[in-house]
Amino acid sequence: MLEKHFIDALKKARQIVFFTGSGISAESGIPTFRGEEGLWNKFKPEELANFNAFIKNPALVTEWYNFRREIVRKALPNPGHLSIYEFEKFYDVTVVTQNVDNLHRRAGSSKVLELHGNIERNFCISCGKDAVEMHEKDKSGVFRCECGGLLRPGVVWFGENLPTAIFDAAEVAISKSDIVFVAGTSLQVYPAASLVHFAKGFNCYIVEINTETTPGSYLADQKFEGKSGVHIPAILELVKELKG
Ligand code: BJW
Ligand code: ZN
Repeated sequence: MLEKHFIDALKKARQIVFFTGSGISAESGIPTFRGEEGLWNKFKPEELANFNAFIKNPALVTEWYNFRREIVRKALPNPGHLSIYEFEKFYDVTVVTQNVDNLHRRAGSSKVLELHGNIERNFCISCGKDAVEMHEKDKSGVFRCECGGLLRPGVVWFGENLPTAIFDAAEVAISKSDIVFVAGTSLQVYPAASLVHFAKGFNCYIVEINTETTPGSYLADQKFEGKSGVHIPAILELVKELKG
């Protein structure tokens, strides 16, 4: 049900944040991490998404990321991503995303803060140098830097700190925002999930869009149950009526 306070919040708001997770890219054909169709029903995160796993079996982890890179490259932004870009006609919008898939940028969003890195990036674990494209694997199936060091994906694994400047920028954007839309995230991974509590602390109006209930649903002032690719375009239409 549409709450009157939601309409009022849309009318009054100037700065907004979209805080997104893998569910927003599900309708682009990119599997989510958890849930029935989740990636990690087939691959265990503790075996693949941490540094020790990479050192133990770099070829396996490299193969897993290459497989996912291919999916991401073939995927297109869906109506959820595209509508978020269109919100920029009406508000100062910051996208804070846990996704590593580039789809917000490809949809046109101008301010995108990637909390968990970007799957297109790679860097050397020895000298730290960036390698955007990885061309050649060595005989053991791993990619190497000119210095001989192993190249790893530029994503944030379990046990690793999130990029401080980006996390800080996300907090600044949220602290200034009137509405925070929380879309397609299970809110199970910290510290990203803590941003919803942070938003509540700053009295932001919270809108959750998810196919399921999450541990953060109780914080939402307005909840939309269902697909982000359906609800976000519908909210945009409402904004057009209210502000157009
Ligand atoms: C739809 C939909 C549709 C579907 N429309 N909705 C307590 C406090 C603080 C930290 C911890 C803690 N306990 C443990 C920790 C540590 C750990 C953590 O959080 N673990 C939890 C699992 C318990 N966190 C960390 O390790 C982080 N670092 C850290 O804490 O540093 C400090 C430290 C340093 C040294 C030692 C120890 C700590 C780092 C976390 C990095 C997460 N990385 C990953 C992988 C990225 C690389 C890759 O892509 O491979 O990031 S994990 C994975 O989960 C990925 C995602 O960004 C992240 C969040 O998942 P997301 O996006 O929410 O997806 P799902 O699948 O979970 O949910 C999808 C949702 O969409 C569902 O709700 C669906 O219903 C919904 N949906 N279709 C709308 N069409
Ligand atoms: Zn190097």
